[in-house]
Amino acid sequence: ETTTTPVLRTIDLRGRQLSWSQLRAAVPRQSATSLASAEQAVEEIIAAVRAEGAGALRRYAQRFDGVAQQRLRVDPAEIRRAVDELDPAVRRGLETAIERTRAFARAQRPADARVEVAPGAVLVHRWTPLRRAGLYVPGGLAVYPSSVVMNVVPAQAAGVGSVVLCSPPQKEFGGLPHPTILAAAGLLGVDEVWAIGGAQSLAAMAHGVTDGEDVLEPVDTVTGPGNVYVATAKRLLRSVVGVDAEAGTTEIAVLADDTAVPAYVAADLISQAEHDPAAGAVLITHSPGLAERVAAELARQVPEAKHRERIATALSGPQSGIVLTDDLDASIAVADAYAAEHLEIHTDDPQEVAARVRNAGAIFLGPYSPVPLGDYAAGSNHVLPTGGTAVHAQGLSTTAFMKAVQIVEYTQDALAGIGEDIVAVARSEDLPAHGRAITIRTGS
Ligand code: HSO
Ligand code: ZN
Repeated sequence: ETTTTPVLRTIDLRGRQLSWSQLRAAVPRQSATSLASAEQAVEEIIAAVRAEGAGALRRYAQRFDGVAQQRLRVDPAEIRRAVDELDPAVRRGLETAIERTRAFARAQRPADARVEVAPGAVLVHRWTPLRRAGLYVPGGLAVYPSSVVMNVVPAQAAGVGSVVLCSPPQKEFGGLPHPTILAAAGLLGVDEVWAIGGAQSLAAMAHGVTDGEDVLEPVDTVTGPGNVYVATAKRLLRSVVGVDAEAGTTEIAVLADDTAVPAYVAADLISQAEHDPAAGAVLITHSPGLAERVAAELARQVPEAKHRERIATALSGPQSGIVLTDDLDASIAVADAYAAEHLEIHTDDPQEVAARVRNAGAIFLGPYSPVPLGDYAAGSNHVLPTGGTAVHAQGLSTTAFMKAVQIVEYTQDALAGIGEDIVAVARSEDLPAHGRAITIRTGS
């Protein structure tokens, strides 16, 4: 029998001077799930989609989704119908999310840079949107219309002209994707939706597919969360299309001192544990008193939660725990090493602490900025790097759907001014024809 009283383990780092790599090893972490086992299966799927196109996609829909499909592309009339039938309160919620996420995403558009490194020597760094983006939205147990918003909005803010969305066909909805997913797409003006799931949908978007009259044109980048097969497909298709960072099982870290409200901290840890029994929830504090009070709150709140078993499993797993430190500096070092997908800061001066944190997907400051605010409607993106990858990766943003071109224009004088230097280095590389392309113009 499963207990619903969570037991967060305590990792006591007090009095210990740990190096960076020791800290990275000491923080709670899920054991790395091997992608290798999925690789062969996904390779086969990608090859079959390339060779047989729509026929292979129908076969996989039968096998994995239990659905016999007529048309793979969703009739735009179905999208309009889903919008019409959407619960008005949910519609308002999604519209608020779209509005705020769009305002932030637009502000992320990078400015072009132009620099004249010498008289007549001009360089331009020019940003352009990608031509076409493909977005994968998982189906099954998790139905996340909020993720449709989080992926589509930055693509549109970047200026991507063409967006296609794929989501698995659902047996209970006549082989269409979940109606709330369709509705979210409709609210965003996305009218190209295909009922294709899993790795096969990524292969279809990367390579393109034709189904009778319907043509899924290949995309330049794919984004979106998914299971181990989707993650593997992204890895294997990386040479064909751009892919976003791997957003795996969700996690939350809370860095807190004595001033934190234990009931809030507990509620926030529980909120992310609700996603998955493998979700991670970590409290980092130098206050043993606060640690006790949060543990007591968890014991009180978890049994009242709808998904208490899943939550208790997540909180009791090796990926969760309370990390006790000597002082605030040590807590910040732990937070940096953990590199949380979401980091909440509940301290006396959260802004000052946040300024000293390097690694996190997103940081939530103070008592009134809980992670679920960011999950739905803060305006920030909820597709964020997990598993400690926030040391090098970042959350989904507008630039993920853009790229820069470097433009070079020198005058004859500017070229002559640097000709000798180029010729010398070209000679050192034994590439004299490179030097010749300069001297043929500058005469020397
Ligand atoms: N916390 C999840 C996002 C989400 N939460 C969607 C609710 N719906 C990963 O950031
Ligand atoms: Zn969430």
